[in-house]
Amino acid sequence: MNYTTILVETRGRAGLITLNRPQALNALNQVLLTELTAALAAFDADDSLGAIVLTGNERAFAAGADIKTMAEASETEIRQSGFIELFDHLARIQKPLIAAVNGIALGGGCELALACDLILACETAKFGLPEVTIGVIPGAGGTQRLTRAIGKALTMEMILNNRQLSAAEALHFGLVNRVLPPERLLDEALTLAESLAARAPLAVRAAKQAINLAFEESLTDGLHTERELFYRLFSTDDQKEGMQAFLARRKPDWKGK
Ligand code: CO8
Repeated sequence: MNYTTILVETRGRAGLITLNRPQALNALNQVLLTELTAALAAFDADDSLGAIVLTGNERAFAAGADIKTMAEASETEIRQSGFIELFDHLARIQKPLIAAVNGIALGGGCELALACDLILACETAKFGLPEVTIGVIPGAGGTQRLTRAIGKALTMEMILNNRQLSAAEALHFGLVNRVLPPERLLDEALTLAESLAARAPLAVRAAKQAINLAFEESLTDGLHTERELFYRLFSTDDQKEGMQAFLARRKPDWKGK
């Protein structure tokens, strides 16, 4: 597929997607989100890859949904556009998704990072949900995922009053995993992806699924699902290989089966 708004490549066992509308600070429009979901699905289906890195350009990870294309939309038009529903595809990606956030992550851009599993931030990164300053609210998970990530008090301040977080603050409040200087951000994200790709793939997938369920299910249901996923891994070749390799003091050879 020929993409016009993203760059897609593989680096070792990592799939790398770069949002590429720098002139609009990577504002998310229908084309970009459609291309992004297609590229993510293709990487997810590629057994040679173990993790996916999503990044932006120097100034912006993404400055939010494209205001120019939304400004005149009616309620019916925005409902029927299927725009926000494209975000639902992200939740279906089974491989670990790493956001490497360089610069601005605002509105839908912040929500995009929040929909990833791990977030590495450049020292200059800035996280915010400024939607109320243009008459709307976050519509792609911001009110829900941010609250779960950093709690109610700070989320209220960020969404109701456009408080934006620096990278250091985002690390302090547990929104991101690491903060890095600009020249190390992508390398570190790719190294992390490579490290994840070296783990038992079915186990990584099951672990990601179980952790994400902690946001959806009651503790009782979540514990049940976790146990079920644990049991199921005992019917995989990789569980036998992993434990035999441990006992034989050798490196496991994962088959993803
Ligand atoms: N949409 C469209 N174009 C944008 C956006 C955007 N969100 N952000 C920046 N741009 C464009 C500007 O219009 C400008 O283009 P042009 O030169 O053609 O006018 C170019 O990018 C550069 O931007 P600025 O000149 O404004 O650069 P500054 O350095 O002066 O300012 C800011 C940078 C502070 C980031 C500023 O651009 C800004 O405030 N942008 C808007 C941020 C925002 O409000 N984001 C939230 C949008 S609403 C949203 O995300 C709702 C999500 C709901 C669901 C999402 C599903 C995907």
